[in-house]
Amino acid sequence: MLIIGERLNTSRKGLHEAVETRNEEFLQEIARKQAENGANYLDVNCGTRLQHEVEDLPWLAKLVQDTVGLPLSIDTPNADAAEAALSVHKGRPIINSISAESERYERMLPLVKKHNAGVIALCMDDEGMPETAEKKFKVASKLRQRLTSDGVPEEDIYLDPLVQPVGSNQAAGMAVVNAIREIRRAFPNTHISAGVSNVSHGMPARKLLNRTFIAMCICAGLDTAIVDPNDSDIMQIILAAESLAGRDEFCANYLAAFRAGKIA
Ligand code: THG
Repeated sequence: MLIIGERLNTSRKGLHEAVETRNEEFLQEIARKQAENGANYLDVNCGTRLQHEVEDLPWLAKLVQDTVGLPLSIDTPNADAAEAALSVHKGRPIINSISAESERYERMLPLVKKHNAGVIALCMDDEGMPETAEKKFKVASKLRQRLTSDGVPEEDIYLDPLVQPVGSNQAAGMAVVNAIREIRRAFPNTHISAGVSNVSHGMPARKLLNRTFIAMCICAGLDTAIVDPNDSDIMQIILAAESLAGRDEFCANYLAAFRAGKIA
């Protein structure tokens, strides 16, 4: 599983202020911990910094990459902010995200090509955010088709079925699980990514829901996740679920983690 660390997001407590006041040490510590705990990419999102995102996102991207060597998931719908962050990025980023909304697609595609980047493709279009598995699958297929015909290699595409809070729609969890299953069946070689923690917004004991949900998603074919890598339980559940789903040959990763003392 490709792990994208979610913690550098100004919607989280204290982060908006830390970016505003350029509190480097605080943010560097968040980057270091996630890297230490096994993140492969770090998501950077300054979405709450409305008027400042174009300056803040490249500042944060550079700070993080100067601190840990990891590549970033540049998380913004704002193409100007994405472009500014990409211009300071080292290595191969993931652009988070493109969608089937006409304007967003047209603005983000040239950035994906220019930077030879991976790209998360959100299952939404000019009609809005589909709620059912069938509609999510339709938008995913359309996005994959468009991206590949525009020259983006399949292995650089991360289809995201868009996780919504189960607290406001009882059907939201299974809509994503079923969408993942259909996408995986139709496109065995395309990545599927999800912002797992969205599922628990507004609920108590969020980590319990996030942990359970990721196992369900892995069972259906998820191979990339935006999660909190500092939650050692979720990291262990990912290893267990991948072994149980037959996606860890000889359970090698599970056994290696156990030997390394990472499974308690
Ligand atoms: N898809 C894509 N990108 C995304 C999302 C997605 N980026 C943003 C978001 N969704 C994923 N990132 C987060 C980050 C933090 C939280 C949820 C999703 C979050 N954090 C809580 C907090 O900070 O208060 C609690 C975390 C905790 O319990 O420890 O809710 O879907 N492509």
